Amino acid sequence: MDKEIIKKSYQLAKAQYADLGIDTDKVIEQMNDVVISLHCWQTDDVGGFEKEGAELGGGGIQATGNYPGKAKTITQMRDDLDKVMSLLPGRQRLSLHAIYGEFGGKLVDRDQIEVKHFQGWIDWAKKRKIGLDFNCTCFSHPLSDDGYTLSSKNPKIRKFWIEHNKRCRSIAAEMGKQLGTPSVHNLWIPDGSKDTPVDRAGIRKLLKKSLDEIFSVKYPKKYLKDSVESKLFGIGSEAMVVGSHDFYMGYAVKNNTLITLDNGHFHPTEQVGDKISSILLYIDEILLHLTRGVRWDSDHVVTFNDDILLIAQEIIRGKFLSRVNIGLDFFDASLNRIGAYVIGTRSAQMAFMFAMLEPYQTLLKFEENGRTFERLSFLELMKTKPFGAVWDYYCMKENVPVGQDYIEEIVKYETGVLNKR
Ligand code: RNT
Ligand code: ZN
Repeated sequence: MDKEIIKKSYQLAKAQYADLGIDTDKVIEQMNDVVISLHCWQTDDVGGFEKEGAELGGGGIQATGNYPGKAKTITQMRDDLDKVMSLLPGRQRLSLHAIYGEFGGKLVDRDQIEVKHFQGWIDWAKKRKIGLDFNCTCFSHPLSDDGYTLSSKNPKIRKFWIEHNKRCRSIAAEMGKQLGTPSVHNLWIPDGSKDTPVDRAGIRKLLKKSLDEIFSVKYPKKYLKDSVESKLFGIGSEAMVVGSHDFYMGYAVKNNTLITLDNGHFHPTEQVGDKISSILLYIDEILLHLTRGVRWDSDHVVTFNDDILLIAQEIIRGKFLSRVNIGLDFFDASLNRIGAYVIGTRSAQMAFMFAMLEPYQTLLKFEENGRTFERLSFLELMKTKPFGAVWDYYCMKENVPVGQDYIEEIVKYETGVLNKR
């Protein structure tokens, strides 16, 4: 896009927003505080590097499609991540799953993983001055095949996954220590049942017991932040998910952990944006898994939709940015994965910028004076303001492709790199 046009458009936009009491330069500066943790698993459909050709298996989550160009090695994955970051304004982090270690061609089972398998990633992150987050991988494994891991009635299975989680937390803490920014460890398990269980109580008690054991090892908050992720249902766990929202809300409040809100994990009419102001009254910080639910399915590429927008607005309105860790969680194998990555991340960033460009004080005044008609008018009017001009200018200032220019870059990468894999 033509730089002069971008600059001129920005000047006009700036004047229009200034008229409403909004300082667009300040908003651009504030965008520095929106740090998004890129989910590594978008590059290879949650396959991982435990063995060659590893694929996502079970756990109630699926990646559909076989678009060419999936990352098959760590080098390819790192190339992809560098490409993605080169097309994104602002700062990012990287969120790794435990199956993405450098295992040197040997089978290292999940209860055997160590820091050394992730030192390469830590060094990689150090060079790029970015933080790392971490996730236990309690799916795609023979010991999760019967649908239960930490809540299994089989003590051997529980022991295996407890050990895995303990190791994951210690790896995450080391990442935080070496990189000088706390690592968020997200615990998600697929445990649940397709049909009606009769011992929900006993099963949930076992999950609580396993978690207590995992979290009995303490780490300084400056190295590690623990989070637990709930879900309403998954494929094959329609009748009960052991780690429901009620379960983890209770657990997080009582044990002072973070809670992960994945906006694909609730009833379709439930809004994660509405939950933030309640949860942050009782919990210090949350982790977001931004995604797009479509009907009963989750994990579609994030778009700039009402769902994401309300989440961003609630965070900005409540001044909660410093208490919210922003992660992404989508995996779609039916389109260019790098393209999907960039669209999803940019759309999340756009939502935050849009939220920052809201005349909050004006809206608040209307609200407090019972002027709900004016409040709604302004909320609608803001949709017609030249938000795109501010976004484009921000991208230009950050030296990344502006507007549709990133599409060409991705097509070039597809032809030159992805199609040759
Ligand atoms: C699954 C959870 C979980 C996973 C990732 C891969 O429903 O959302 O966060 O998607 O860990
Ligand atoms: Zn998630």
